[in-house]
Amino acid sequence: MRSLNLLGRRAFLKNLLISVSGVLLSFAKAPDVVFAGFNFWRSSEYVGKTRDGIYEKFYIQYYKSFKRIKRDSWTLKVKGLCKNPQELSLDEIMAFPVIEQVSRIKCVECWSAKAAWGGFSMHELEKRVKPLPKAVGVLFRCADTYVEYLSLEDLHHERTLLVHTMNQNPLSDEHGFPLRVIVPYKYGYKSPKAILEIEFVEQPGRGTWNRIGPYSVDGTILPGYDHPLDRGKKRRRIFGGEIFD
Ligand SMILES: Nc1nc2c(c(=O)[nH]1)N[C@H]1C(S)=C(S)[C@@H](COP(=O)(O)O)O[C@H]1N2
Ligand SMILES: [Mo]
Repeated sequence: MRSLNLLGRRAFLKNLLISVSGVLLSFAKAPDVVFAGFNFWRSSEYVGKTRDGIYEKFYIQYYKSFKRIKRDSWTLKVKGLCKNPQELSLDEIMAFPVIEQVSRIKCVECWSAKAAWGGFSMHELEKRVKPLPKAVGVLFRCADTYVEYLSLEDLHHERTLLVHTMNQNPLSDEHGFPLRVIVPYKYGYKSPKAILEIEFVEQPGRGTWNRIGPYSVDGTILPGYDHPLDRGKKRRRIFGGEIFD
């Protein structure tokens, strides 16, 4: 009798636990959780929200989790102030002449990391869509609803690239598959990842990170300090603009 009761109580507690966790999980469709040393996301269909070092040598910044982008259904939507708005497939943008560049991403939160990037120039895209003279810049909209603005002047800078390749491989989901921007003389927040849409606009705009934190709209790297992950985070002085080594 006693042991039966005990069993009954155990079963009851177990069921209670299962249903409570079920309710909690259903609230948290894409829970923003990364346990130290364990990436909850790696095997899931979501890319996780992270702000720090699950990858020691190159931190990942996503301000929100989002559903992984599928290669075949992804298109780059280019719209706004242009004569020939269109949607481009990944194969189409991969066919643009490739420019390679080694450059460093410097996050405004101190760390930096270097990679060999492969991508194309904004001019290639403009040849296709033909921006109108009144367009001054573009808004990038990303899979995690991140938004960033870059002026055409910055997009035409010789170090600015639209990037699909990192260290000779397609971008990982974490680093912005299938397309991101690299602007090495600005803080990392001016380099939107996992881009879905590009809109030509006639007014300068603001980005997500500039709304979240006390960071400039312009995002140019200021004189100060850097903690390069590839050099054991050893502090060094920087003098503003791109960090070339
Ligand atoms: N879509 C998207 N792009 C983003 C971000 C983001 O949260 N979402 N974070 C930015 C910030 S703050 C930095 S420092 C860089 C970091 O690039 P990484 O994650 O490839 O290291 O991505 C930028 N691009
Ligand atoms: Mo950042």
